[in-house]
Amino acid sequence: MERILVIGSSGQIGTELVETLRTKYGNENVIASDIREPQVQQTGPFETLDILNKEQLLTIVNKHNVKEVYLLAALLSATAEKNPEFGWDLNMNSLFNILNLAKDGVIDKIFWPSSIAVFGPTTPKQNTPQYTIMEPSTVYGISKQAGERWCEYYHEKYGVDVRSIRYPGLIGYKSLPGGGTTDYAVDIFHQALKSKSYECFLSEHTTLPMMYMEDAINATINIMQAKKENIKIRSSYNIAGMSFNPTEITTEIQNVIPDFKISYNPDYRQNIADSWPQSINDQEAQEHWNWQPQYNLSRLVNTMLQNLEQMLLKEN
Ligand code: NAD
Ligand code: AKB
Repeated sequence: MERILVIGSSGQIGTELVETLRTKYGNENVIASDIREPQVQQTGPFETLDILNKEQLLTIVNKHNVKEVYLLAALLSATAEKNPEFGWDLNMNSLFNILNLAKDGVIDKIFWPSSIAVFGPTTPKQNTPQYTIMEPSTVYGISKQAGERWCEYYHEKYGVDVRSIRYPGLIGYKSLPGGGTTDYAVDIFHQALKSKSYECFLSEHTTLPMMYMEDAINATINIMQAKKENIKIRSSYNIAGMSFNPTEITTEIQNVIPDFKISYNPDYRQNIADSWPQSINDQEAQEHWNWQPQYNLSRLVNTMLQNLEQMLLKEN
């Protein structure tokens, strides 16, 4: 039986992706792996793996007959700014280790996420097209842009079947974010329910592209299931869900929790956010593999609050 390996499975996306992949393909056929322990109880195999350790990686791949890899291990934008050299090392060498396994014929298919961070201050901010100026100003963005180039290169030169999406900021209730600039849009829900107040590290009018996690997981599985010939872009696809700023999400939360209050104390993450687009044009993803999001801001806010409230009730 050919199996799937998710690397970085204990993180924000991995936690939800593994759950969905296991429902789809069977618990035993999806191997979760991470350098740290899983955040939730596992229903299938888990391996401790440092993606920078090539021998350990090959042993796990051979042990489980892995043919498909979802590579999620990375340092995100805010964390990578604090440790640029390691951010570059992890984000690039993790990708090379996986691309080379496919080049050598050990695995057949790769998913590797890029980000809206590939864009920079000189990129058009509204309705940012698939093909445009890309001059990222963060280590994270530079690593994602370089990663996109390498994915396309490995596809063109060696026929590697690598597929990628430029995720916007992702918001879900099942896992916590891991050091990004868009993390406020998850934290705000936790604080709204716990203390009815939130101090935001971005300023009130900072509009960013965002997406509900279920949409992101569906996009990920859809692009991986699409016919090879439909994947016409081998760098990475723009995908869009919604765009909002802290004031707009606060207004939606106040529809449910009227006495919720927000205050603003922007920090170094403001500069990062200011360098990114405000909205994304995802025409190519819609046309090539039928991408369509299901969640707008009000559906996202209601879903987040309902589910987090239930989780808090269970905890108490
Ligand atoms: P995360 O930080 O929540 O999770 C990353 C996981 O990788 C962590 O569990 C961490 O322990 C693991 N990891 C770190 N170093 C490792 C190593 N050496 N070996 C094995 N595992 C290691 O990140 P996430 O939000 O789940 O993001 C996953 C991917 O998606 C990243 O490539 C990120 O750039 C991309 N992405 C995420 C978002 C988002 O909003 N979450 C948006 C755009 C792109
Ligand atoms: C981050 O803020 O670093 C991520 C991303 C948009 O890539 N959420």
